[in-house]
Amino acid sequence: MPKVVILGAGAIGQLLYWQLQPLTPQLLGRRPTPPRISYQHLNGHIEHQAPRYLQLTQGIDADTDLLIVSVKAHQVTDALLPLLPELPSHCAILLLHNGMGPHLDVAAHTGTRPLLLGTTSQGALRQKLWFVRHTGHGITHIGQYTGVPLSQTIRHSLLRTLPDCHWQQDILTALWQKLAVNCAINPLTALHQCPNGALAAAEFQQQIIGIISELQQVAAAEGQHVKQNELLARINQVINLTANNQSSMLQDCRHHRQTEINAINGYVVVRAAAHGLTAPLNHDLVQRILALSPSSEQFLGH
Ligand code: KPL
Repeated sequence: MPKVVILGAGAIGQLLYWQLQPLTPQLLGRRPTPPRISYQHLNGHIEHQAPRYLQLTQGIDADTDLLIVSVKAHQVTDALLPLLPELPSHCAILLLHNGMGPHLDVAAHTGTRPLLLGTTSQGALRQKLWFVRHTGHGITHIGQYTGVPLSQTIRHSLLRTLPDCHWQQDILTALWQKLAVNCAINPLTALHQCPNGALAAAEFQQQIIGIISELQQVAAAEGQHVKQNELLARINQVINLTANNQSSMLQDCRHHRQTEINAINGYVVVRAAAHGLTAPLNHDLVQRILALSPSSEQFLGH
């Protein structure tokens, strides 16, 4: 059985910890060890546990086979790079966050170890610091980005243990598709202070088409050919399936937390510039979200 450590005890980190129980994972975080953590299943049932928890200052176990990094995109490099010298050389790393970007920095430091990327549409909400509620079914896609091929044991353990989890040969395509969903839904719901379902109104459709047509050109320049009508259909499907949800960006803005705008629309703008293109609608959304965000947050593309 592979030894799995989850770095980051936010809503998704805690959800994965509970779902991966058959593998007896460990949580790794900054906070002191909590005496008890709790989890509410989709059916309402609540479980409690004294967690297997490691504080970052205690270092990481030398027999770790897989490190799942589930901190926010803007925290990935600062949280992960200092740990790399401590990780055994065979240990695989899985980045699982909204948005894109950190994989480019991280891959420059991970050498031959398997670097996996993933995306999940499972819903999780932290009721309290150490109480997470599973709020919705969702699909998880995982695939390999760089390094020597991942061991079959780790791959099968993940696919068997996580609900609706699939291996993706070309994980970047799945990430661009998810990025399109986030580029449309997150900033628009945050700016209009509305639940996801409000974006089904006709007035938003042209704006959404504009956002994804810029994204599609940038993705094509990166060798990813995603179809605009498929992206639009997927976005509208998520709008309907999550109609009552508040997007993560709306919640971040409401709580005056740093948003993930740099890793979402900001990533499109930065990659557009790398290919001599522009993405003015996405750029405008970045600027408008930053105007609502804590003053320390800046556009990383300048
Ligand atoms: O991932 C999401 C988010 O809120 O960050 C979506 C898919 C938009 C669901 O709310």
